[in-house]
Amino acid sequence: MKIIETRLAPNPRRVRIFLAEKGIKVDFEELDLMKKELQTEAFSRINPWQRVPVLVLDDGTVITETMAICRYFEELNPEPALFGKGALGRARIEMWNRRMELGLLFHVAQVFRHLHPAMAELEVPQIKDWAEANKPRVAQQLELMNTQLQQCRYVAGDAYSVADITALVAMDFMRLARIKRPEGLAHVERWYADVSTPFTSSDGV
Ligand SMILES: N[C@@H](CCC(=O)N[C@@H](CS)C(=O)NCC(=O)O)C(=O)O
Repeated sequence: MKIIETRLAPNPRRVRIFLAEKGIKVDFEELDLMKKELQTEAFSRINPWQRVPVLVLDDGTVITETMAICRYFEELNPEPALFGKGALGRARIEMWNRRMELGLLFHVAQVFRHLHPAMAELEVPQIKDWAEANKPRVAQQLELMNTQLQQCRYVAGDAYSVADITALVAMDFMRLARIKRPEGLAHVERWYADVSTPFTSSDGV
């Protein structure tokens, strides 16, 4: 089994953090997306969508999509439960993870892809107005998150979950996207410091 990734890219990083939380070791193969290594014929045969991460099982089965990969490992290694437990617990984490993915990470990614000079050759055409339009959406999501984190220790409630992983990666990605964190979001800052500390460089995440 191996995971094909670009180590520093946000979606592969979500998988890495997920695996570190569960204490699962998997071999990784690095492809540099910035050098267009996802656009080769060989990789396109593995994932015609030309995206990472990709999980390749020993029998050659290919699983793409970050959340599908995480769910696969959750099924095999249920503890700690990062997708929740019980009908309500799972629904709540699904809800928050989707909010963090579609509401936060997506908009940060749009700013990065459409504004950062390093993406000019990959994101064609780069539409600067679209990047700018996404900035206030990021700020709006963080406000909503702040309200939630006023009541809960973690994004989806009292337990750490995949929603925290998605949100943490999105927040870190803001730096690369050159989006300043809005001031005055004390609960977001408290949470960010809290979830940023469990990992050290030795975890490789
Ligand atoms: N929906 C996919 C998105 C994967 C994705 O966009 N991955 C980025 C890296 S974070 C990528 O492969 N980008 C390659 C490119 O833009 O050419 C998932 O959740 O895994």
